[in-house]
Amino acid sequence: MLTIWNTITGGINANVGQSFAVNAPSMLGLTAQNTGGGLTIYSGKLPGMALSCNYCTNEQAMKDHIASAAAGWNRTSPRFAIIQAQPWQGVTPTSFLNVRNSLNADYVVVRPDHLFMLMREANGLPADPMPAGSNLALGGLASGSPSCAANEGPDKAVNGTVLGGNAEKWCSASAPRQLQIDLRSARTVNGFVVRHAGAGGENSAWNTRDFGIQTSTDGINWSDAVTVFGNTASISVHKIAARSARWARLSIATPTQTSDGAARIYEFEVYGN
Ligand SMILES: [Ca+2]
Repeated sequence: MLTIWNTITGGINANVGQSFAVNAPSMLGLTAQNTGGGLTIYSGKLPGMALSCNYCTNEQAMKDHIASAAAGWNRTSPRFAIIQAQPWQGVTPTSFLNVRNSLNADYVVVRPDHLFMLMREANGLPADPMPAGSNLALGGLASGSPSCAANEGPDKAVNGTVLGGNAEKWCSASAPRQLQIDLRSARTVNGFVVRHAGAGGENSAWNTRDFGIQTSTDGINWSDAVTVFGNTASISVHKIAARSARWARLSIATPTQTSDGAARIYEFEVYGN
């Protein structure tokens, strides 16, 4: 979660909200310091909702703003409120506890991450945008079509980093541009995250455009898990129904948004347990 204040009136600039939605796909939600502002869902992915109180000065102010945010509730769908208060005017964790204890059974006080997960569910978004489990590819064995350079081999797509410069990627300009990960044993796989050129600081016009992901239990027979046409994002997230797999393969049909023929994958993450 993030609270941002990037306009003079305290709201979120729409372009900034959309930029977080596209470039920070694991983010659950945004708040903004414009008291009472409504809910916005950026790019159909990321909820942003203003605080119900900015810098509440004491317990009574918190209670008043909560009452104001709850006014007219229809009791048929959830109503969300976010409270922020000032520690430098004597508000303490005990103040929050006292406020919570003053509320009746209509109210449930939750952590910020849970609040956004509930808000996401209430608006038809996945509670957690990321696939469950850990990145199984980290310990995997990577192989692929020929690399652009000796230091841009398949292992760079499973080394867990994107921040060390251009050599943190697997690059291949040879069709079929394929990257294969052996997870070393059969695992339950439920999603993938692909970090494209822009995720490593390169030109986002080199982000992979058309690609597919297949899985296999024997390394010979493959079944489609994901098919993407027209991606432009620097980080793409793909959740799938859980399946058993030992191998995962990224197959790239159109490597960039331009005529450049090199696939640039900073990380190919396979999620599950
Ligand atoms: Ca890498």
